[in-house]
Amino acid sequence: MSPRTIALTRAVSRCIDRCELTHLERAPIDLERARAQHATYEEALRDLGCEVLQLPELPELPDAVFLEDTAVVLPELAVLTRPGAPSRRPEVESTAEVLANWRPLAAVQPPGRLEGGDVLVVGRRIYVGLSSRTNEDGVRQLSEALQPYGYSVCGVELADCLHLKSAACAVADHTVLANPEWIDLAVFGDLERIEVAPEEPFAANAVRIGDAVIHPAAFPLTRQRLQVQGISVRPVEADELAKAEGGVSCCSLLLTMPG
Ligand code: CIR
Repeated sequence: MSPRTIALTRAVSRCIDRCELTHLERAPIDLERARAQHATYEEALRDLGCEVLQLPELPELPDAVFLEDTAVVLPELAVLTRPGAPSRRPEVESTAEVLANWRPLAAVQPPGRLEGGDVLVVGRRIYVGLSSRTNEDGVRQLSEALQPYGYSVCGVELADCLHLKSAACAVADHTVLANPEWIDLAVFGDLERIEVAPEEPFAANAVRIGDAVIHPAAFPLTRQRLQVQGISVRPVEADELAKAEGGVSCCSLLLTMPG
């Protein structure tokens, strides 16, 4: 039986149109459509067996819906991040209050910078993107916090994308879905790789729940590549939050629960 999993989400902020943008031009975001797509995403999490706990909107914090960036949650503990984007740092406190119910907490301290979207966990191996949001000191602090639990943490270089998980995500125990234009696939050593379709550079971001993945409906060519490898795909419309440079993984924090 799959472990009990709580998916934390956060309501889309009314000021999402003031979000941080790094690689995209600003385009108008339809708040109602973003909220409707977010609700569909939560429905997909429920259908795949998660208990969804939606945290309240933070109306002054445009990017708060992307709560993946505020913490790294493992079975043994949660590490609160220190986002590289200063506008995002106030989001962390409210994630901390909730996570304190379920996990011991550690926290990245200055001058460390780390965003959860840069942290890819594959079993006991943890890859951390050295993006514009995460620095070497953030990687070092994460490594020190996790070393007692037997995780190995390594920093990886990225090209042209916001976070590591824009470039690569785990889609099965030993398999990553990745865009080879944005990351050198050699870093993944003996892991199986599925490459995104070249026409769909943003298609490497996915949320794995058990044997299935939530994946944006806009990427049918990559979906087919996943399905051919036996991975069950739950497509969701996610293009409105994509205008804020958010993918599907950044809209939840998953907590596996014992028993
Ligand atoms: C930002 O630039 O911080 C947000 N507009 C998007 C964050 C997306 N997060 C993620 O991919 N983990």
